[in-house]
Amino acid sequence: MGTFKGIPLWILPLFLGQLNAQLYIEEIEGSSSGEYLIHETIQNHTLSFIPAVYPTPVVKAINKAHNNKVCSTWGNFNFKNFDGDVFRFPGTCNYVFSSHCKSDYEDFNIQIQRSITSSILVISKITMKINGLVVQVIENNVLVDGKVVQLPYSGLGVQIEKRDVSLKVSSKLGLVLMLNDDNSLMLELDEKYANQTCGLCGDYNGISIHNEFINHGVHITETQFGNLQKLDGPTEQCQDVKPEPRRNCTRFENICENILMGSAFLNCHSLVDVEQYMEACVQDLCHCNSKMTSLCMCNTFAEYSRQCAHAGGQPRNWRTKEFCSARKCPLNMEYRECGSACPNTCTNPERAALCDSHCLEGCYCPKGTVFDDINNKGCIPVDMCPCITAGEIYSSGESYSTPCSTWQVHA
Ligand SMILES: [Ca+2]
Repeated sequence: MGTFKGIPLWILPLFLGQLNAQLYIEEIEGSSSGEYLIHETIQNHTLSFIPAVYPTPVVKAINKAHNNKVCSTWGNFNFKNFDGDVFRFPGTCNYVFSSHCKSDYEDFNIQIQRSITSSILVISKITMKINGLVVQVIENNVLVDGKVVQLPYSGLGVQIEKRDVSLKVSSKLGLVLMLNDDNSLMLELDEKYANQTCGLCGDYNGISIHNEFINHGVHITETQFGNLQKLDGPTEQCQDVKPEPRRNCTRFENICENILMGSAFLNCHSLVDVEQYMEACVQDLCHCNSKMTSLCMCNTFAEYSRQCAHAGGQPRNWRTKEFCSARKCPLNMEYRECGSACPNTCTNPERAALCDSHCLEGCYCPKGTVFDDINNKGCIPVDMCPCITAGEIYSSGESYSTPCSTWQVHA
């Protein structure tokens, strides 16, 4: 068998099967030649590999990099701690994700639990104790002090809101937690907590590996480190993860490289080291089962994209309809991998120009339009924006009268 863009052809059925098993099986029934079949599948359904591009240009971060304040977990049990170590820990007990542990008073304590339901891996429970308030996220419900709350929620210095693809919990203490709908979790923590944290996110001392995987000169494995962060309930005795040898998965390297080294992330390579994400991508494919399609590959690309944005880069769109399914957006909005965190609206048409936050993935208005946040009916050209006067909404071009004058609305 030959190769397709450097990928041995025998891998492609596995790969395409993960992407779209239905399409692949239909094609295989009417075909007699394996090689022809694979070629046709790619041609007909425009599966796009973004070609690898070398070398990496030097790109200056547009927004201030703060990826060293971010800890995250995604996909098939991958973690990236504050100090930049990327590791895999396949635990399904309750673990301390990050806690404020080297002070008399614990400002925060964030715990995470994953579970596998019908062969699908999900983040099933998050428990946050923030300055005495207990926030839990359990199966799409948000509970505060044990009671389900409606969003947006605000109380005791904590804000909880849902935006497009993520649930955001922020605290005045200097903590932002984002739970994305692809089962990834990201914690951004103020540097005042540096060297004061414990848990899977590490000690935040700015030194990779140290105090996480090398403690007082003693090396511990990723599995040992993960098991140490377990926090059982009063009546619970969850079993430790058993060590497993690292699998040799080099056959997946080309697939991961095609995207991670591709043009979508070209301006990211000098900001975020891609090697560790390559390894996470390869390991995810290696540990993949057929029901975990999106977890197995797409999530590491999504995570690299988020890390790039946090580092001040501007990742380009890499999802397509056929590949890691581009997200569907409401109204006439469109999905963008990297859009302004403060998009323009009718009531605030210059907001993006004043925004100093890094970009976010999500649904945005097409170029030349702004979101009509007065009627909430989607994106319109800014000169079509309605306006509000004395509590009444007037469309562009409409006239209204006051006792002494007549006005015409121009946005
Ligand atoms: Ca460290």
